[in-house]
Amino acid sequence: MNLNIVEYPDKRLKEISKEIEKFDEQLHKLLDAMYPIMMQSNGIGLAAIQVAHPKRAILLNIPDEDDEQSIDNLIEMINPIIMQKTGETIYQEGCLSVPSFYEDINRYETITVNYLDRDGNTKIIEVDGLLSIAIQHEVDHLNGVLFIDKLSYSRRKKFEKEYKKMLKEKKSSKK
Ligand code: QAP
Ligand code: CO
Repeated sequence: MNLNIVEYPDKRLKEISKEIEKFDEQLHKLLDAMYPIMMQSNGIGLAAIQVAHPKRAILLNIPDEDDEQSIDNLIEMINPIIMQKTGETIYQEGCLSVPSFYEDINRYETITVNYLDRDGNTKIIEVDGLLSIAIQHEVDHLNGVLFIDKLSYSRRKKFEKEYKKMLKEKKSSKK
C-alpha cells in the first residue's frame, strides 16, 4: 500500500471518517502501512484520514523517558470514543498535515477512551499527559477538525498568512 500525507488546505482533511466494521486483512494492511509513514515523518500520532483513508483508525506512538519511540509502545485505536474528560492542559501542538507550524492548544487533562484494537477487542483506558493530548488531537481528525481550527480569530489569520508564505517558498524551491 502506497500512502502519502495529505496536507492542509486539502479539503479531504474536513471529511468525517467512517466507522470500521470489518477487522480483516484490509484493515491490518492499512494500519501496517500507516506506521512507517508516521515514523518517517517524525510523528507521534496519525489518523487514517491523513493518508487519504476516511476511516476511524488512529495510531499513537508516544516517546518514552529517554525520548525514544518504540514499536512496543504503539497503540492502534479503531472507532475511539472519548467517554469522560476532566481538567485542563495546554500544549504546543503540531500536525503532520500542517507542517512546520506549532501553537498552544487547550485540551482536557485526563480522558477515558473506549476503542477497539485491530482484532475488534474492546479496550477502555484512562490516560493523561501527552498520550491524552495526542488522542484528543487524533479523534478531532476523525471528525474533520484540525488543531488550527481551535485558534482564536487573530491567531488563525496569522497562521494563514505564514502558511501561505511557506507554501509559496516551497513551490518556488521546487521549480
Ligand atoms: C499530534 O502530531 C499531536 O510540523 C501528532 O514538521 C500533536 O506527530 C499529538 C510533526 C501534539 C500530541 C501533541 C509536525 C512532524 C509531527 C511537523 C505529530 C513537522 C514534523 C506532528
Ligand atoms: Co494532526
